[in-house]
Amino acid sequence: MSVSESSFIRALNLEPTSKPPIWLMRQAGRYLPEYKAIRKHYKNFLDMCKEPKTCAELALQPIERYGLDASILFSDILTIPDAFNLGLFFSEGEGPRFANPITMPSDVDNLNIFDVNDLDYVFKTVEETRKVLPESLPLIGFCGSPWTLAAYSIEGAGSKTFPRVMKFLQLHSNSLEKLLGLYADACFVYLKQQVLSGINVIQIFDSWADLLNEDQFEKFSINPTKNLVRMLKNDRVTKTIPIILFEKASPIEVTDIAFDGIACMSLHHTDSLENAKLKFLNSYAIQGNLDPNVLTKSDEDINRRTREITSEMRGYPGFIFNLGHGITPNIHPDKVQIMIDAIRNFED
Ligand code: 1CP
Repeated sequence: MSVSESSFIRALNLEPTSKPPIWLMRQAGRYLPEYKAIRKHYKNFLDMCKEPKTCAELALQPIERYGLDASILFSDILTIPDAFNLGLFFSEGEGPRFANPITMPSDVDNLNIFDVNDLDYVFKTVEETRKVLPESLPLIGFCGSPWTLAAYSIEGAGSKTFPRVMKFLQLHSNSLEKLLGLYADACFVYLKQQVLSGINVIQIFDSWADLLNEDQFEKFSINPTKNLVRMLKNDRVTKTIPIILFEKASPIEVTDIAFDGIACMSLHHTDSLENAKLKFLNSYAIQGNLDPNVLTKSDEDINRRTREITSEMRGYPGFIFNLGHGITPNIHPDKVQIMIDAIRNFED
């Protein structure tokens, strides 16, 4: 079998599959003991991201454990702001931080010119991952949406409310738009090089869509993402690669966001599967959307919710089972197996 015959690619092309293909956002990571065993050898997470062979091994871990239907490149969305010299680092037990965040418009004007070769370690990771994956298993490449990258770059770290970004948006909206343009251009070149290195599908993560109101969302999140998708669809190398868009709890209903060039909408667990199913039939694949928190509950609860989703989407050409957001470190790996068994053994 070739990658194009895999159930994941078939679903992205809106072809029927006998069972829904399954993969999980953040499927390689801290909930897996085999991940932690490797992670403990690195003080700074970014140093580990710069070891292509190690990253290939990490991407393979959830495939070997669960036999998932797609693999995702092991890296991070914040490699792009790091390549703009914002100085990404991860201190122990904390999330990402930037040594040189963007604090004023002149910081945007003075950003260095993006050189995609600075991210060569990512492209080497794609090549190494392809070597160790089963030949027909699709490999997903990714980037953050320009807005989500800008949010971290201005805040200087993760946050619940991102107050610095929201203030920057109020005071310096032109400068923010300039930054979003730079990030969209960089994401395009970055994704193109991921494709040339061997990825089969692109996912764009807009993990901070929920910070914005409807007007802001249109202007600062969706428009730059649309520009990025337009560039990808106008390029000879990238135009045939299916694109999945994840909008986390966006202020606009996901059914009103999907646009030309997107193959699949990845639904957050607050999005309505029922609405998406009605609106997207025969035009977009749907990925989602079990609340990751369900995986901390009893086996019966996991079975029930998983079966509800599988049953609701039964017969929808282009359904991919996933979580509504990334899997969290507090989830026991056995609970993931319960969920997978419920999908694969589903019969109604
Ligand atoms: O200390 C550690 O072990 C680091 C934990 C970790 C991991 C495993 C981070 C730091 N990044 C990653 C890998 C990662 N990040 C992958 C590849 C692994 C896989 O998916 O199998 C991917 C696709 C991402 C994407 C990512 N990074 C997103 C988008 C997805 C989402 O969850 O919304 C975001 C927002 C980030 C930023 C980031 N990097 C790391 C952390 C802990 C975070 C989130 C910070 C925050 O809460 O704001």
